[in-house]
Amino acid sequence: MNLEYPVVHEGPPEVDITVVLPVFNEVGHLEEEIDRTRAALDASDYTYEIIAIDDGSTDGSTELLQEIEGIRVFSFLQNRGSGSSRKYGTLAARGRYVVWTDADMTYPNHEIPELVDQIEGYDQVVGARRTEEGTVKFLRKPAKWFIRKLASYLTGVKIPDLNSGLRAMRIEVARQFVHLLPKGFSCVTTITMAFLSNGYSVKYVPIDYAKRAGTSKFHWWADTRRYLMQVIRMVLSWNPLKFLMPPAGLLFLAGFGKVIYDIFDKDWRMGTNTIVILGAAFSLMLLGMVADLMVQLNKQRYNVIPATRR
Ligand SMILES: Nc1nc2c(ncn2[C@@H]2O[C@H](COP(=O)(O)OP(=O)(O)OP(=O)(O)O)[C@@H](O)[C@H]2O)c(=O)[nH]1
Ligand SMILES: [Mg+2]
Repeated sequence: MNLEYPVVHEGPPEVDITVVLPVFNEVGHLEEEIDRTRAALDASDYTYEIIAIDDGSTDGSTELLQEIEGIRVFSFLQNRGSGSSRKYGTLAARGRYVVWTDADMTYPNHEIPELVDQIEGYDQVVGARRTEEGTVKFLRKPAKWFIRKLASYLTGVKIPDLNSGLRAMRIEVARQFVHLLPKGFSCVTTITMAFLSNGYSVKYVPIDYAKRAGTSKFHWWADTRRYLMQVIRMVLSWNPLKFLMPPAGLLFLAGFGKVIYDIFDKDWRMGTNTIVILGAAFSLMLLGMVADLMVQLNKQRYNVIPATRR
């Protein structure tokens, strides 16, 4: 049995790449996914390890993982979500680079070595999907577009694919942010935004994306809501002014417009709604300033220096 009590890896990296594979009820294609990942890495010059993290699968994935030789398996009995799995995998990783991917045959895991080849000079390289094949496509597409645009505006960087599941990262940079990861799917968005908001570089390389094997664990309403909330939460934690000042500014503009209107229409008497609008604008502005102060006072120290070219 290759179960273990996982420990946080400390000290220098021991291999080039750690692939972290969250698994939840993927028995039908799990072995194929691991085999193709392993074959590609064997054929490359990289040394590597694969960590499969299963929490509470009920379809036989747990038993299957125990039979597969040469990988590290963490089988939690309690389900915590794919974000938690990626966090624990990243903490236990012995690699210089950590690769996050899925075990559902969607991402081109046989191209992981080529993805890692691209990381030199960057802190993270993300496989940006050329097409959208996800479940409930017609609803997810516009929601994702909106959230991606919001995240691009808030980080000030163009983001071609905000929630791709395939990415390689410098382990020491990724480890700085694992405590921020939510339990569920929005963890991939979180790590991208954490890198971008804290001055780390992210490179995007186009990848193909296939139809999912097995069944999706994505719940379109609950997960999209969490996804949007997570983007807003992250901006509020790093740059609240960017989120609160535009609505405050719009309310101020509307309020001043109304003041001018009142001067002519009501002979210098201000309408109640004018005062309400200006009051709301003022409150939002004050809220933004207090939030900004809290962020400045509680600034985390991220000490790892961003990647440079050799
Ligand atoms: N350990 C663990 N893994 C999970 C959990 N939920 C999903 N996963 C894994 O996370 C990966 C992505 O899950 P998916 O259900 O494909 O979610 P998705 O890729 O966002 O959605 P689709 O577009 O439907 O593919 C897969 O490898 C799942 O097995 C969980 O609760 N725990
Ligand atoms: Mg998937």
